[in-house]
Amino acid sequence: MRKLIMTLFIILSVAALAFAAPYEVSKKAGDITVASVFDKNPPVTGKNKVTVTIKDSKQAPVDAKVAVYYSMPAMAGMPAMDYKTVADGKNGVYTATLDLGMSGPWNVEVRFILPNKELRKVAYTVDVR
Ligand SMILES: [Cu+2]
Repeated sequence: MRKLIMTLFIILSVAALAFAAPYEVSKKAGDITVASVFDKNPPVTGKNKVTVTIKDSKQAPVDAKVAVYYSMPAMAGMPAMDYKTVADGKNGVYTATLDLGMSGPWNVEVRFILPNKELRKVAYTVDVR
């Protein structure tokens, strides 16, 4: 019985790893939904690729010029960190690489300019390991 429980436990653990959800943050900017998916879960110190998907209220991809701003406020022994990177892509899917130089909470802001020149943004925090 103990062996069976152990075996089940191992199978479930492997399954949990295999199906580990990506680190995803979905936010609304008015009627537009912005989903950010990080290639590492949790995001780690150093380079992380983030894929930003932008859709309108009808789930149609939104063309935009996209930039990702990321920052960490000053803390003991560390000046404020503040960076910007342009996200490349088209048809509503954009990718950027964030170089997160320290573990802890980072403020991320995705800013995008719509074809009509309107600027929208979403903001969130990621906890970096
Ligand atoms: Cu810091």
